[in-house]
Amino acid sequence: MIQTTLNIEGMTCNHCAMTVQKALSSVPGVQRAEVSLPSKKAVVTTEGPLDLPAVVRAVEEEGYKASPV
Ligand SMILES: [Cu+2]
Repeated sequence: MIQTTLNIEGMTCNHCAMTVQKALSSVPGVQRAEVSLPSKKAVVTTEGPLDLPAVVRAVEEEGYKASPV
């Protein structure tokens, strides 16, 4: 299991956090995603290496920005 922390930009409320959480969870290989609105970060758990471009794309499609910490 690998845990990757990401900075998430653009979240303003719990709904945003939930949208980002769903987007992260939908990426193949992602087993778990936890989003923190106050710290503007997400922790993504994967079994293998994280497909970062896919994660960034999924978050972007929802109107937010993800980047490695
Ligand atoms: Cu919101």
